[in-house]
Amino acid sequence: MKRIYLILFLLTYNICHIFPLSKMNQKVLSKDGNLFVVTNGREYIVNDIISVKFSDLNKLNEKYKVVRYNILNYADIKLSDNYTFDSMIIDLETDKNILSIDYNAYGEYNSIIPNDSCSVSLWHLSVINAYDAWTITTGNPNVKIAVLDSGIDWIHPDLGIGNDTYQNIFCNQIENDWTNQNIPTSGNHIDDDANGYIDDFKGWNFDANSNDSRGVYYHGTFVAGIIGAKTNNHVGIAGIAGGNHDNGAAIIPYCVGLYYPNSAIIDDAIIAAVENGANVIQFSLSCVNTNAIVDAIQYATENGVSIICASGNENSVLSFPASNPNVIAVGAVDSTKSRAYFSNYGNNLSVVAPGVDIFSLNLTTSTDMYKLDSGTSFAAPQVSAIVALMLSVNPYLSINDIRLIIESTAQKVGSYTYSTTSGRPNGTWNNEMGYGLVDAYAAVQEAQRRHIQNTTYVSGTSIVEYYPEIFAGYSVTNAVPYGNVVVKSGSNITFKATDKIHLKPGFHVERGATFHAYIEQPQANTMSAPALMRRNINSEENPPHQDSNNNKLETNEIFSLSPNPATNVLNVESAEELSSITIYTLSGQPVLQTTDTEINVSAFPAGMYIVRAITTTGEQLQSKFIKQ
Ligand SMILES: [Ca+2]
Ligand SMILES: [Ca+2]
Ligand SMILES: [Ca+2]
Ligand SMILES: [Ca+2]
Repeated sequence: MKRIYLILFLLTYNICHIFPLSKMNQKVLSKDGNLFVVTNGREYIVNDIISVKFSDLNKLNEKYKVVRYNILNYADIKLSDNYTFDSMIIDLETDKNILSIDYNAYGEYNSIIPNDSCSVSLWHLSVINAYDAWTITTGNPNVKIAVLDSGIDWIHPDLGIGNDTYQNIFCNQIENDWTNQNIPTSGNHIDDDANGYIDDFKGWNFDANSNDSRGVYYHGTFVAGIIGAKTNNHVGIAGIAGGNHDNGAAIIPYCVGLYYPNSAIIDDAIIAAVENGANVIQFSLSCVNTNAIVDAIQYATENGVSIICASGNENSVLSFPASNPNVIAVGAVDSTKSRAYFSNYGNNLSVVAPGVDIFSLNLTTSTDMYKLDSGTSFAAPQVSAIVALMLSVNPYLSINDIRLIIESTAQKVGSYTYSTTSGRPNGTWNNEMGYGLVDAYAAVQEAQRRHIQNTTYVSGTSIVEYYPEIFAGYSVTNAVPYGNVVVKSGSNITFKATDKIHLKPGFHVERGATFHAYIEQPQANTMSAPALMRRNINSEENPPHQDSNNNKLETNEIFSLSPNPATNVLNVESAEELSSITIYTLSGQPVLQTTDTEINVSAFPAGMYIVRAITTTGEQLQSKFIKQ
């Protein structure tokens, strides 16, 4: 009976060519004896790995051949002798342990092999203002970029160790047990950091499930060179975040398919990148849309990892994963700053970068270790590198900050009309160019600053922290939209900057509000900063003004007492240098006079006190505290 049902089911499928399955998000076609998954209008021939979301791993293992599984409960399962492809799909569909089913396929790396070789140059560097950005930073090795690609030839002397004493490949020091630094099999065969990958000293090959992440195809090496080829080392080319004859940003090589990216392992590689501390995930590939990859992208996003992805090369709509709203999708322009004829565009396009005749690294096994190539594949890594530069000057940027900065600083180039567009809040946008041509210098400058404008802090506690500079007020030039910044009574706002805080006209703190501003380094876990550093707050920019309730307040009256209530030591914080501090009882009796901003109040009787301070310029500042 069951057998007859199955045959009928398969007949139905063959006639309608579409699986009537409820656990799958994909559109599937059957043509000429092959099954295709359709993503963004492109057809991919499915391979022999099915990804499923499961609820019970043991039950899954009992029934199926599990190749790998991950922490998001996705497993890749392979056909076994017990099943045909069709019978397995039907079995999965009726299995209560299975929550979702995805087909997998090999996609493509987004390169175009040019049929002629133009003059060798790094024209893209000036177009994206990389030279100016390098006056601020050339990349910090604490920033890690996972390059999910065809593998990276880390033997290359302009990327790996070569003849230099440094390299721009991330080396996992807990697995630094290779007796020969160029031979992956020379490790101790122990997963020393217990991350599930044995001897993963230089990335991982998810295709071969091995620690040799080099691959055999040039694509990933070429992409990695654009980001992190060693700059100023007298050899080859300059990477955008390639250091200055010293370490630039660190590249983690992850191979996700030798000649074609395999959708079955891309989700696992994304999760590994997140788990192993990547700050940026770089994709220059297109593949089928699977639940497993969408959820892995979501996981990376929730963990604060930016994902940059090439838009694809079909002169059509964005391919996947570029079409996923959580990724920053990058298209390509040519040397005239016009959209490259092949560059995919439209909805979800973020920015563009040069992608025609880009010069970068080739495999060391080739006759020439450098070559020219074109494709959105080589535009996206420029944005990944710029994000790495931004994180080099400010590791505290959120992924929302990163997207805002990349998009709002883009250059409005070409004969295109950029206009205000629904769902595109970070400036004017064009269907073919996104927000425009990415600008490394402007982006790195912005990464150092936080602009606050048209903001009202109504209640609760809010901290804006660890930008080198914070600007607040209506005269902040780079912020949109324009308007006052008001700290309302009952709210508690703290600004912490590592260099300067600029309180511009339009910044108001109302009576009854608490406002703290500190200049401090992130490693200091104390709320009080040294008095000398605090004076860097840019009070000369702060004209006095009145708020709407006529409560006059000088913005340079940054004067606060902490902790409040106090038990032992009371810290007095002030933007201005103080010449004296006097503590009074509520009835006006002075009980202590000092110049020390750390005051021992442990002997004071419990109750409320007034602290009055005189600045060196003669201003009087006053606040209350409670001794408990
Ligand atoms: Ca390991
Ligand atoms: Ca090891
Ligand atoms: Ca070089
Ligand atoms: Ca998988």
